[in-house]
Amino acid sequence: MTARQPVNPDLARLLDDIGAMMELLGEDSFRASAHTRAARTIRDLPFDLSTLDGEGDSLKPRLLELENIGPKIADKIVEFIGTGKIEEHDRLCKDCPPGLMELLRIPGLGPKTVRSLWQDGGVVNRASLQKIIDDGSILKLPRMGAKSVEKIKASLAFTATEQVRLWLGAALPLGEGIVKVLEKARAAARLSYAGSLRRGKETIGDIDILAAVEKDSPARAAALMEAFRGLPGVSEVLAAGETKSSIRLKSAGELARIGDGRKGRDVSLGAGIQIDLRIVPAASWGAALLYFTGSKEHNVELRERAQKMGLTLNEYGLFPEDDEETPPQARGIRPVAAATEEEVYAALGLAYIPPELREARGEIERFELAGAEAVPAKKKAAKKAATPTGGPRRIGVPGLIELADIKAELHAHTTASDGELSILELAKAAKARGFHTIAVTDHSKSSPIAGGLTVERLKAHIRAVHEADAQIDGITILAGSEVDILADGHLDYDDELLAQLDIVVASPHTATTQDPETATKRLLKAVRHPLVHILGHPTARLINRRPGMSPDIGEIAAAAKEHGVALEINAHWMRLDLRDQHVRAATDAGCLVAINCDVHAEEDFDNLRYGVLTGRRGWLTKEMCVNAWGAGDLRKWLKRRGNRG
Ligand code: DGT
Ligand code: CA
Ligand code: CA
Ligand code: ZN
Repeated sequence: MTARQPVNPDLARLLDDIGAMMELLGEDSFRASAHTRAARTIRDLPFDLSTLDGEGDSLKPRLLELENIGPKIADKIVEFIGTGKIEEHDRLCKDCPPGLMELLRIPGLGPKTVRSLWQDGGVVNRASLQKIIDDGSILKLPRMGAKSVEKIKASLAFTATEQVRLWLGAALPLGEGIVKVLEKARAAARLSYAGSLRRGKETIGDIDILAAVEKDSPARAAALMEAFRGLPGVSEVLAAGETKSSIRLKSAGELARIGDGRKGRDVSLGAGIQIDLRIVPAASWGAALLYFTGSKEHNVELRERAQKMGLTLNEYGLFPEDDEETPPQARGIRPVAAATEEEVYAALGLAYIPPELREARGEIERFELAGAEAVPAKKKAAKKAATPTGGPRRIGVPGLIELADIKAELHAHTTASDGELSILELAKAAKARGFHTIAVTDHSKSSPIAGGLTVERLKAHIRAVHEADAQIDGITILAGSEVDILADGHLDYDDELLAQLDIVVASPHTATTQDPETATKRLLKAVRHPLVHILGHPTARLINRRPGMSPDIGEIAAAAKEHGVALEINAHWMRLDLRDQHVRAATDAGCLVAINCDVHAEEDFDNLRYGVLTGRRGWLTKEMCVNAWGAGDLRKWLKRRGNRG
């Protein structure tokens, strides 16, 4: 079969566009949202659709097995894989001014609003939107108040400069720094970052900060807002209200340093990012934190669940459902639950769902408490569900991996290749972090730029590692290699040499633009190699830099399970490869996972938390993470084959 290019990203974008254009044209909104859902499914798939067997009609049954893919959409996917186009997309494009699609990508502008701007205001692109804002005629359009126009204006200005999403490793120290500085104002009863940052997503669009202030203390709210607008590095105040402000940073270095205490960082990381602060009453803290943590899709599923229980959920609380127009909080209705997230989940018959799991990927079903389904759709429903008689039937993901579980680093470089630390310095740094094992895995001979070791140098290096190991107590130093997986799947050293190592991490570094099928074959070959323990950064992607390969992770995970190989989550925030959905595919397949910092310098150990967050987003448990095992279990696993171990 001929190799095909990866299709998921382009296909998902096309389906999204179809959904959006249908909405713009006022076509059936159910059909429109079916396309949007299908796009989401495809974007989240752990494998590329181009790797499925079959063409045309023989491909269709496989597509229909996927969630959110019905017969009509399956036809369009078959069409796209076959021809690279979707005819319906072309048809819709003829009827939709292209500038409208660009408007849709502006945050805060949904299809309904854009349709009205177009139909009632003659807007066809950014320029014509800007014009009716400037001459004020936008205010005459239906549903356009001064407030919503302000929002659109701010969004337009924001998107005028092309923004890429910020790396998690740049955003998390910022979020922490902001919370620390605002805590000093002593005005908030509760403070947290929320949004995608709290969910530990690999990239962050904007940073959402939430604060609770006790009722009737407007002075405190004002003080908090002032502290927020005065944060170090602020370049612009985009909005300044009593309960919500938005700022933009010109430099993020100082805040990030306050956040994680690391000096000498690149100050351009995070410059330009928008930060929102919302202040909510302390009594509705839990409901607000839940709402503003998202994801939007998780919130939608929660609200649907509430509705089925005769309840209504918003950012002020969980309330009994009634037929009134005015929202319950405005009528002084007491919420069933609101103060903490735990209470709200419990009242919905759910155990507490960790933020990293809130992506509408089956977590709600998984965290259901016993008796929740039996609850009658009455006002008292939530109370009953909150104290289930049978105790929890499922408790989510027991043993979900945590930072403190990690006791070994199994991928690290020394001065022998491109690292900054000597073997002993590396071992001391690992020991200081409470690890029982550190693996020295310098680059192999095909990576001369990275100082890859020739066969002779590796042999000497193995001896040096064993000598260092004899010199230091309280930690085991393993002699290993990060051996290149060559483009055809062969490894960069022969088996005789690999067998002398305690641990073998096999990683792809070159030919990362291979088509999915070739990449899958290449990686499978490495996984099936009897001397390999860990498949390092399997796709070789670099976030915001290069997409890397799109192998069939499901197939690789199945082979990894069969051969007892661990797939690596590379904790560096620019890699996070495996990514969250790939980790989920691995955990679903039941294969082992490693979380490694790929240490080149001491501070790289600090990246561990990004790897752990990614592991949690993939439902990884400590039992399946080799870095969380005791020294004995780890040794046993390493020795299981021909390796020295
Ligand atoms: P980002 O900023 O693109 O990385 O992603 P998020 O998830 O932080 O999204 P953002 O900043 O637009 O909104 C923060 C949270 O607020 C989001 O996760 C859920 C909630 N939220 C925002 N807009 C809506 C909405 O229209 N409906 C619902 N249900 N929730 C929303
Ligand atoms: Ca956000
Ligand atoms: Ca936001
Ligand atoms: Zn590498």
